[in-house]
Amino acid sequence: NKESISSRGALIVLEGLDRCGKTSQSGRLYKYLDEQGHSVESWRFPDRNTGVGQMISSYLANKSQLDDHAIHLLFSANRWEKRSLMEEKLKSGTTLIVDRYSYSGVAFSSSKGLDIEWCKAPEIGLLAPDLVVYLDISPEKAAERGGYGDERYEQLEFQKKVAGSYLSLRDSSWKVIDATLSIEDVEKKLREVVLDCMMTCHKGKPLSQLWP
Ligand code: 2DT
Repeated sequence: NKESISSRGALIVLEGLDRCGKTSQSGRLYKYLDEQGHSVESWRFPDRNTGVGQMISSYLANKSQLDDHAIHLLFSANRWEKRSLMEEKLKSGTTLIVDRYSYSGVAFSSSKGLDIEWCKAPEIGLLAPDLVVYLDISPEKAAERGGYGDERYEQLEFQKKVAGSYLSLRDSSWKVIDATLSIEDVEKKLREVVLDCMMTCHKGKPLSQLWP
């Protein structure tokens, strides 16, 4: 009904290379919105807590090997298993801040050489974000920050490919924030675009599906 549509939460997605600051920014954003009295939750993909998520986690830790297509589909399945809960939360007025989503799925897998359209296909029908924020940093700068762990993908050469894939996925609706600014400046810019987006959702912008 009209009432529940007009008061829905926003689906906010943060994307970017490893070490771009996504995780700390989503934490800070969550804290800010929560303190302002908004109904908000912080999510991330992969969600390692589910059965599928555990398979993904073991793959990322190099404890298991999987065909590139198979792991791609597991990442997608991991989003599908959260889809109905996601819709429920949004419709009940909760804003979700999501650290990585389908764009990570497509950017990382296509960087291994998988066809981009093939990569996008299993994402069709998932909820489309109301806002995608890309925290922009060059792979070289990100690597200088140090702290790459031992997980698969956390290597400069691969991150360069991922940066290229993100670039081809980006469209004019994405908000790109320079991730080399100070933590406070990134946070300030992020708050601005997020509050603006929450307002449009609150005013009745309908939920839509990937890919728009
Ligand atoms: P974190 O370091 O953020 O936990 O990510 N990845 C992520 C994919 O390859 N496909 C996906 O669909 C998603 C969501 C990005 C773990 C790694 O998993 C990659 C980094």
